Amino acid sequence: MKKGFPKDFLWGGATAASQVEGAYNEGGKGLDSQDCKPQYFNLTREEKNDWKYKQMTSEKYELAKTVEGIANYPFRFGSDQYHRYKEDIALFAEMGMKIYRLSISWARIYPNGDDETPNKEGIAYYHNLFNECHKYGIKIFVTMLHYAVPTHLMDAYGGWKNRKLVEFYTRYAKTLFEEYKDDVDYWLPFNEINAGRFNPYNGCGLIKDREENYDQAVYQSLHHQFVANALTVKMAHEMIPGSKVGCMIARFCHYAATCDPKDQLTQLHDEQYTNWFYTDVMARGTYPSYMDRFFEDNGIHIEMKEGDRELLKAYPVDFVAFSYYFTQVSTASEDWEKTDGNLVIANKNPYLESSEWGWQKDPTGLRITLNQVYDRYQKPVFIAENGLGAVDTLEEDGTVHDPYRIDYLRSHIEAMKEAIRDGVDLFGYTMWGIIDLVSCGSIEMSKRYGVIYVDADDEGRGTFDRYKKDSFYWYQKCIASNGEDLN
Ligand code: BGP
Repeated sequence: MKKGFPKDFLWGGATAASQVEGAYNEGGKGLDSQDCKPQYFNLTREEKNDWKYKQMTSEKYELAKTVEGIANYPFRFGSDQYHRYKEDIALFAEMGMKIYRLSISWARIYPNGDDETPNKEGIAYYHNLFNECHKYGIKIFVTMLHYAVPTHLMDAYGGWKNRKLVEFYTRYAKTLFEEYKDDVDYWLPFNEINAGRFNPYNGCGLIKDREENYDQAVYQSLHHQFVANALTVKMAHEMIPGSKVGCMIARFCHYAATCDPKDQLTQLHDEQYTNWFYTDVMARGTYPSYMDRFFEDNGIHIEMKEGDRELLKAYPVDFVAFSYYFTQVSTASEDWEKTDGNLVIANKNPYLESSEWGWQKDPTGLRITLNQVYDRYQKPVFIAENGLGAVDTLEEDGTVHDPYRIDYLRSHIEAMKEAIRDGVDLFGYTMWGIIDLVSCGSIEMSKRYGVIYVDADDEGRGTFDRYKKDSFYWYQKCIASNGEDLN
């Protein structure tokens, strides 16, 4: 029986280009979907959390494209990593980080998405960043698309529902493999691919009011992403022998509210439709049969090209990754109390405490999830994101005391250790938002995840200087002891 973390366990941190880089219009970068998400500063937190502010509309999107500058568009300034990556990576090295999960911005490499040749400055930027990581022996985990779709691909082609995007995406993937084959240790074609369903703007570049048949567009887009994923696995294995390519979902662990069979059936469906569908296609290589009925019941018809099914079957991924933040309840009842979750509204669990943003904290759910994922696919598992979004205070003396984050991380890392003892082949953990960055769902700096504090406010004011939080020293100790010293 395994007792603890394997000795080469990959302790790390994760970020996404659109949330951390800033410099949205520098170095030849094109505009992307994240650059167009507005923030409404005069609202309360509760109002900001209201779905109508988070949902992208054509009106908001068209307006964003005419606005120059960062005002009201926090993704455009991020944490300024574009200019400060050396400082950030030195801090990661000081912490002892073994691996950095970051995303490459598609619009930095291909500003319009469909360009014939890549943008040299964008290519050079990531070469420099990777070299800096290698200087300290930090491995690289690249997310090839973390939500930010070049706006031109949405405007000229209608986003991922158009099969042309498979061609543009694989051209981009080929460029990344040619350029960075010696630099990158793990590849992830799509961040949280199930976002295509729970947030189609993020996942597929779809705007609801532009679609005649939204659900159809969603599942067609997802099919194109599955095809692009399989082609990317094929290309990686051919171009870079021995390369490792994974898939990832935002894992929504569901508990049935009661032992009423109706609740149990709802839980089964919630798990199938929000989680398993995606990993079944990419890790097993087949559309699961339970989706046939779902598509039929919902009037969805997926256009497939001859050979698509064979392609999916031939090129499953090498490992399965997921993000894990909270769990929720499945119930047949309509009037169950609600709370917020990662870009979704969740049913509340009376046994769990919630974060300031209503996300229900559940380390045991992580152990359950790890067991379920490993049992089902028998492939190595990676936790690509996990962490706590909270309001932090920078003290006069430059310290930040965040015991709540340490508690969250400790309990989740303990659960990981239990899962390893259960037999799960877990090989890495990249804590989300290792350095403060703009929150994806709330589009603000004040929801902070980092163990490194960034002195910037929601409107991009501040020095952007970096400060080590108490959790920085805690994680440093955790890494140095390979997960043994969690005090
Ligand atoms: C995941 C995304 C990240 C991210 C994280 C936390 O879904 O992959 O981009 O930000 O959730 O969410 P939030 O920033 O909304 O708190």
